[in-house]
Amino acid sequence: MTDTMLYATLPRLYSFRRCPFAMRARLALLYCHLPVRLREISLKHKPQQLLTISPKGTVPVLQLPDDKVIDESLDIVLWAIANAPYFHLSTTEHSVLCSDVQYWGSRCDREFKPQLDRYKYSNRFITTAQVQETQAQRTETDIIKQARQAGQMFLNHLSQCLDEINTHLNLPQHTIVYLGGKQPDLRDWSIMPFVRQYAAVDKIWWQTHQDKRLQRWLDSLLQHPLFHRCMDKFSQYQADQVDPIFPHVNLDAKANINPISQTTQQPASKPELKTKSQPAPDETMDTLNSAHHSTVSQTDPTESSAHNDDKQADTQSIRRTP
Ligand SMILES: N[C@@H](CCC(=O)N[C@@H](CS)C(=O)NCC(=O)O)C(=O)O
Repeated sequence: MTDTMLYATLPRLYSFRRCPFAMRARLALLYCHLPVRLREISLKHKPQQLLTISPKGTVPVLQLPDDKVIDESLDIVLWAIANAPYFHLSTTEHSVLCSDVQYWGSRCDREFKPQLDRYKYSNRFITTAQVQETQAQRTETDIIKQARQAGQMFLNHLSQCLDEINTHLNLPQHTIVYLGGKQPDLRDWSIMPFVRQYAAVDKIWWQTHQDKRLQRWLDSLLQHPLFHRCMDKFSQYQADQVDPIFPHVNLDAKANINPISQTTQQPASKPELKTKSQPAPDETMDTLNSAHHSTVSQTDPTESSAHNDDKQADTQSIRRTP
């Protein structure tokens, strides 16, 4: 297969950098080592190509080479798990991971996101109300508290689960644990962009009142190279543009130009990686890079390189009922 043909086999992702649903999709694609051709869109001026394939006009939307369209972020995560080339899960691991991702993702979207929006909105409102009358200020403060409290139910549940996982793994109390065990995986990444937004509404409140375990969980994900990579900037899609590859490719680097392997290197000790009859990650990405390089000039934002494994060893599912 020629380089250009290989480039053409990549799915296309319509995305918006700051949208938490789109972040969820990009994180899943990164985590699963699945490069895509990216179209960064403006929500105010959606390209006709997007509306044609998905008239509801939300992002993210993944268009597969056979023109199949996936326009729900959780479905994109599940597609990524099913198509991840470098980790092969057992049937049980696969079904536990998928059902956990669905459980956390749908609870997040159904219960947490509406409260998050209320919380964000009321916070914006009080900035205006504060300069007006005291009564309005008091009322809006109550709205903020209520919205924050309502969102907190989901977060309390998350925090309790992390606590139980900590106990289950028999780790020291202050160890950072994740929904799948000792390393972050798609269970965490599927909800993290939303928790991040909640924390950012009132950082002081978050730091002073939020459960410390949850704070540590979020901090570690925010500092994680996978997240940094997910937030790489791409210029807005133009109709005459050749779609850049996500994740960004450092075309200047002489060695190890695989952006995905730079982000999600796997330690040799992990048994889950199966390389049998798979092309090496660097090989695939090098070919794609050169295919893309032949048509597009692009700079790399220079992200950090290796980090710990994202894959999970522990497939226990702990979903404590609230
Ligand atoms: N259920 C959808 C929700 C996606 C969604 O609502 N995305 C927002 C951006 S964060 C959007 O595209 N809104 C359309 C608009 O603002 O016009 C999913 O999970 O993909």
